[in-house]
Parts: sequence; C-alpha cells; structure tokens
Amino acid sequence: MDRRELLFAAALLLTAVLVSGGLAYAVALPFEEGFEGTDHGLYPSGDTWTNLSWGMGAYVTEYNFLSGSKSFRLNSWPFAAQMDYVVLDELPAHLSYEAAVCLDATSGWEALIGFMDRYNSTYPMWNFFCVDGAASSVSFCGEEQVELGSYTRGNWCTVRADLNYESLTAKLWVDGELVGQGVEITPREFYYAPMGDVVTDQWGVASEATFAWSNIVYFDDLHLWESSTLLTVNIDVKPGSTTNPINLGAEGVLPVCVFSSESFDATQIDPFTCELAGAPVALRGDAPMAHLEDVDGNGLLDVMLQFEIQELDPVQLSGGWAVLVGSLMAEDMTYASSAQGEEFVGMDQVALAMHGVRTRGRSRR
Ligand SMILES: [Ca+2]
Ligand SMILES: [Ca+2]
Ligand SMILES: [Ca+2]
Repeated sequence: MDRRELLFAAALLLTAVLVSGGLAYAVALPFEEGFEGTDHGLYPSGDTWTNLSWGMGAYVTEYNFLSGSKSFRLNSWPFAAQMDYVVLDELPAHLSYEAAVCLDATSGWEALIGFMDRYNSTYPMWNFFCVDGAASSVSFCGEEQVELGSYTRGNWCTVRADLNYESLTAKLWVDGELVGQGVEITPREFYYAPMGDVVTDQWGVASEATFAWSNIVYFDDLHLWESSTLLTVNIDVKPGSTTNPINLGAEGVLPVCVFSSESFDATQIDPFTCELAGAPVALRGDAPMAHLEDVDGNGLLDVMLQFEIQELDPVQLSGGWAVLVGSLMAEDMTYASSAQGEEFVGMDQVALAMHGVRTRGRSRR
C-alpha cells in the first residue's frame, strides 16, 4: 500500500468511525479482549472499539501476540497519536485494569494505557501507564508521574492498576509484581474548566506521537474488572502463643485478636458478622463474646473475639490456616478507614490436635 492508499484507507476508516460514532456500545465489566475474534489486518470487530485519534493505523495482527495468535497493533505518525478506546458502562469505586504491551524491537517507542479523552486537538489521559522504549522504563501517571521499573523493547510486559476511587490511590503492578502502593490518582469524575464535567469512562491504548517516523506498539490480553473490596486485616489466634495449637476435641472458646492499624479501625467490626473457620462468635446470653483491648500496645484499641471450639469446621482448618471473615458495622460506612469496603478477611496459622481426652501423665508434649 503506498502512502496515498494508506491515507485513503485512513479517511475511510475515520468516516466509518464518525458514522458509527454514536452507536458504539459501552462495555460491561468484566471486560476481556485478546483480539482473537478479528481477522488479521482489520480493526477489532463489533461495536466495542472506537478510534479517538488517528495516526498511521490500528489493526489486529498475527505478527506478534502474547496469547492466542493475535494482538492489536497501533502505529502513529510523528504528530498524530494512534488512540483507540472502549467506553465502560460503569465506573465502580474499585476498578482494576490490566494490559499486556510490547514495543516493536526496532520501531516501538512509546505505548500508553489508561483513560483518555479529546479536548479540541489535545488528547488528555488519566491514570495511565507509559511504557517508554527510548528511556527503557515503565511509569504511571496519576496525579504525578511515578517511575515503576525498566523495560526492554521487543518484550511483552504486563501492567496492572488497582484504582481505588474512594481513597484516590492505586496499587500498581508490573509483570505480576507489586511496584507501587498508595499512588495518588485522578478521580472518576471531576470538573475541569476548559472541558466542563469530565467523566473518565473511556479506557484504551495508544501509540504516542513521537518524533520517530513510526511508533509501532502491540497490545494483548486487556482486562478490566471491578476489584474486590475485601480488606485484609491482621489477626492473631491465641495472642501470646506463636504456635496456636487448637485441640478440636476440647470444649471452651478460642480467642482471636483483630488488630487496628492506621488504615483499619477494628473497633468498628460487627461481631455478629464474624466467622472463624465457619464458627460464629460465641454468645454469652444474647451478647457476643467480644471486647476491646490494645493487645499489641500500639495505642490503638484492638478487638478480642471468642469462638466456640466445637463450632469450628475441621475441614476449613485442615490446611493449617484459620480464616476470619466479617464486616464492619453498617452505620460506620462513612468512616474513612472503611473506605475500601465493608468486608474484611484475616488469617493466621494454627496447629491442630484431635485429642478427645488427655491421658494424665502421658501427654505427648
Ligand atoms: Ca491475543
Ligand atoms: Ca498466636
Ligand atoms: Ca493495638
């Protein structure tokens, strides 16, 4: 294809995009795209993808891929980025996205992954990754740019952001490794004078307009989903014991401490919602056996919960771990520490014993 044909094809595609512009369907979460359902050389099929800025082109290719046999290839002009996106039908308070990206070994310079929009002739992006072939680096741009690690052109790299729009922070991952926590992000919706009310619901991939003649980048295995709102908390089965032996044949209660931290207020736990290995908190009359106490002496009150040993499910403990699940009290949902969600989970290792009756003088310990 010579350049004139290419421009003509680009113009045709642009027309097609403009004509069908209002018809693009918003995608539901979870959204997964591996580009296997489109023939080589074509724009992704269906009404999912929309072109935002047209550079040299975007099409599904069989030349490079991470999974299956295809990926999405984007190529920009020096002054025209190639940007393509999907519209999300919802923006949950906890949203994660993941994408695999590969910069062409010789002609790949910069790939961008995240939320994008158009304002006149500019293309602002929010909460996006930048994979830079010239600088050999991966960074993330939320409220500011954060360097995350190195990258070598020609390799596939997987980036992931867990966005928490309540605390306005993100956890960031590169190739499955947690490389950033508490990174400040841009809100889901905000007011920006030149653009008015901005809703960051267009997520996609881009080949940045660099000064190189061609900037060829590949994307595969795109994934967006509503993140778990489960909080992970620190617990201690049998405070004071490090081995945490549980004699499943015994009567009585098993104490478990749930610790407070700077980001979690254990005093807001609803004991009636707590379960340890399937057992509810023991009752004394109608009251749950729970009390507040600063067990670790850090100045923050922790919660001591008592569970009936006979109610514990041996099967759930058989792996050597006791898992506690529960919820915070509903009226406390405005409390800052519960911003990540009302449910929590914690676990501790235990050593099981099954003695029915201990024979005096013949204890094995
Ligand atoms: Ca694929
Ligand atoms: Ca313990
Ligand atoms: Ca404490």
